[in-house]
Amino acid sequence: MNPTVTPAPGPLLPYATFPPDFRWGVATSSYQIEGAATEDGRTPSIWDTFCRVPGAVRDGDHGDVACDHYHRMPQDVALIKSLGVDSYRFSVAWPRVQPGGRGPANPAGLAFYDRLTDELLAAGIAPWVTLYHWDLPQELEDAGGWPNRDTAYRFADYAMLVFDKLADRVDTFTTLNEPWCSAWLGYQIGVHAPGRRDFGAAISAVHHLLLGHGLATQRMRAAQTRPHTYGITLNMGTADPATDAPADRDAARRADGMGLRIYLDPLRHGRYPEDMVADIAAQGSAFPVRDGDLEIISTPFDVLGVNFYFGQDFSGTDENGNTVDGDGLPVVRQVFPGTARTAMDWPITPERFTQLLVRLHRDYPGLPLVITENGAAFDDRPDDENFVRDDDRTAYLAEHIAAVAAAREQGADVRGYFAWSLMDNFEWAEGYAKRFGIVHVDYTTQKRTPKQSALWYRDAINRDRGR
Ligand code: IFM
Repeated sequence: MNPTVTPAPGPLLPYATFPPDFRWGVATSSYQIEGAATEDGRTPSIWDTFCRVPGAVRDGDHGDVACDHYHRMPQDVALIKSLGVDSYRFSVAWPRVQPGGRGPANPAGLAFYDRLTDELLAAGIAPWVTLYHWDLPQELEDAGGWPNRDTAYRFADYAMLVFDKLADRVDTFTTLNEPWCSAWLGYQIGVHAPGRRDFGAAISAVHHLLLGHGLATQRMRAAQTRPHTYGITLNMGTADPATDAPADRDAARRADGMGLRIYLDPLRHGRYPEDMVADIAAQGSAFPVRDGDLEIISTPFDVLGVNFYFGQDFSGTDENGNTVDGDGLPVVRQVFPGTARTAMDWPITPERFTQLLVRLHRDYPGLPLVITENGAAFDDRPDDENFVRDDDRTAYLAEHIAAVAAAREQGADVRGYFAWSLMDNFEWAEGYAKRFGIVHVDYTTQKRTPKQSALWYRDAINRDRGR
């Protein structure tokens, strides 16, 4: 890797505020990087199917090859090591490990994660396993998907196949990545797999995702022969009222309820928030709670993974001044603060990151936090040698790490930070058009080239570690 780093713009890391055991890492997920979609017994996931729906994914892109990580894993681990991080967060592909989502493990599929774990440990990098990052076996979707209660039990069975294989060497298991995306984007908005548009199905999916998390956590903990760290990762932003008007304050309450509280309240307090239960009832739906479910969902866990990209404000009035939409429901309109944007058109709001972390510490105390994703897509312009001088991404990382430090100073118990993402990859409905990597990937040659942000991150970590 290029040893010379051009000093990056933006604030420097406030080194003094991170303790020696603070984790520094990079993150990826299976479908976004692995490729090898039909190899060694892997069966289709909902994303393989969704990618074939005309118009569902930009440019008709799919994950058949992606970053070809399945075949390049040892080189990718060497790349991770060269970045100076101490941890790597990856996800396991359910249809690779348990084709069809039921029955015994597929030894060839499990063997890949076994080799990856060994390769990481040999490189001195701690593996952090996410069990579900959206690649539901298609057969389970055909049986009803996450709105079907049985999927929660299928997930717990699958989790145990992974746990039994890796728990002797892996310390940290995250059950779900961003259940909001699975439920809301997948079953209500339909812009993610499986592409359904059904509010009631989305609400059922929320409940069964949380139930699956609780069941899996209970079973892993019961089976452990040494202590592990169990967690769940949520994507969260901030939801402030655009103005002090009652309609805006109510829109912010609803957005916060649907985005954050309907997950964290049952997970931590063992109940769904009353205001959201009432709002959802007004839309003719309800969480399909059975006796004992909330005890399972609120099973204690050890770490909350926080994925943060941006914060937002909400207005209860649409552009035409209406306070109800075409379905007669209250308007909840996003308003992006400031003017700086990433290539996703997401606002750049590091101060909201601090605000979120301090709020989590206040409202859900006693829960250690790790930033399991943070990063940005920008329109990279590689030079002739594929080097990307991404001042914008470098500044984004620096400002957001500084925001974590500020939150820690205000009491938030943040114990680690994973940059999203190790390398450019399949950005879901955006295909390969949006690049979040700190390492550039040439998809024609599969050549990986660290961007300036990767070199900056490496040097920042080294300085933080006193190296
Ligand atoms: O690429 C995704 C990731 O899979 C989940 N969190 C958000 C990232 C950027 O959109």
